[in-house]
Amino acid sequence: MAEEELVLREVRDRVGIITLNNPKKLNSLSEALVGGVIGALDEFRAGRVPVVVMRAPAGQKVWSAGHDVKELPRKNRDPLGYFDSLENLLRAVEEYPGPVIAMVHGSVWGGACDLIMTCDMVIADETAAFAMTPAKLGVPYNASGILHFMNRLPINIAKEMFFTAELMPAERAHRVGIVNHLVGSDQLEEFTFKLAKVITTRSALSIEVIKEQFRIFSKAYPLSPSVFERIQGLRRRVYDSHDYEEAISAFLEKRQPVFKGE
Ligand code: YXS
Repeated sequence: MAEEELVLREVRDRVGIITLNNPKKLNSLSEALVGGVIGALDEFRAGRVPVVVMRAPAGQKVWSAGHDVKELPRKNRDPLGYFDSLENLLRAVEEYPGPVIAMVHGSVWGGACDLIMTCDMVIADETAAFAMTPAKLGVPYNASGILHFMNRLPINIAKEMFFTAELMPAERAHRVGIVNHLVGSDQLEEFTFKLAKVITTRSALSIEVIKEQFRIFSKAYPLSPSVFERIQGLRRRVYDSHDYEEAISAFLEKRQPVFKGE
């Protein structure tokens, strides 16, 4: 599928709508699909669209299956480097000069869960569920991704998500704060667009600068060079490990991984 078909884009009453449109691949965040989302955000930015809703097609069981595992490096390379597609996508959402609202029906996995945590708000229905999967895939994750969760959740809840990689159902996700509003699936679209429309009536200039202040302060963590280098060294130990290579192979071979802790 061409990039533009993987992602549908439209503007309705000054609300930008981005639809992840690769249900065959469960909207896994391939480079091509991510390119389509970033392209849509760039187009909306050029058109001064004040608010964006990101969604999957109606009725899908899976909102997004996360990073396209087939595009993860097999070994000895950081799977989530600064310039990798998932990271480019998360920064594009954070830097969009207006709210990006995730409208969620279906399950959300791994890098897509980080995408949800990076969106400015989440509106979900009872079918939504959220799983953070690096520990299943042998991935060390990365500092900015972990901060997305720490900024939104009590640290014990964030740790539970990372350490169990289990699906968190919609009701609990709402209770702990991942989801702003939990509504019935028959009201999801109407509720989301009503909230987005309210935002289009507010000062876009004020919202743009307020959102940028939230972004700056949510990342305001001074790190000494040696701490930064230690984190990079620890992460490299993971993505250079047997366990990382085994986890990716096991996923592709559709079997359970056998971790050795090395
Ligand atoms: O067998 P075929 O070739 O049709 O392909 C299957 C799956 O292999 C494929 N698929 C994926 N391909 C690449 N990347 C993915 N993330 C991915 N997920 C699925 O899609 C075809 C249909 O999948 P299938 O048969 O399993 O569908 P299902 O309805 O039985 O189950 C739906 C899911 C989502 C429960 C299941 O597909 C699943 O558990 N997918 C993996 C979810 C996941 O762990 N995602 C994390 C990816 S790694 C990532 O995001 C970060 C690096 S991290 O882990 O660090 O957060």
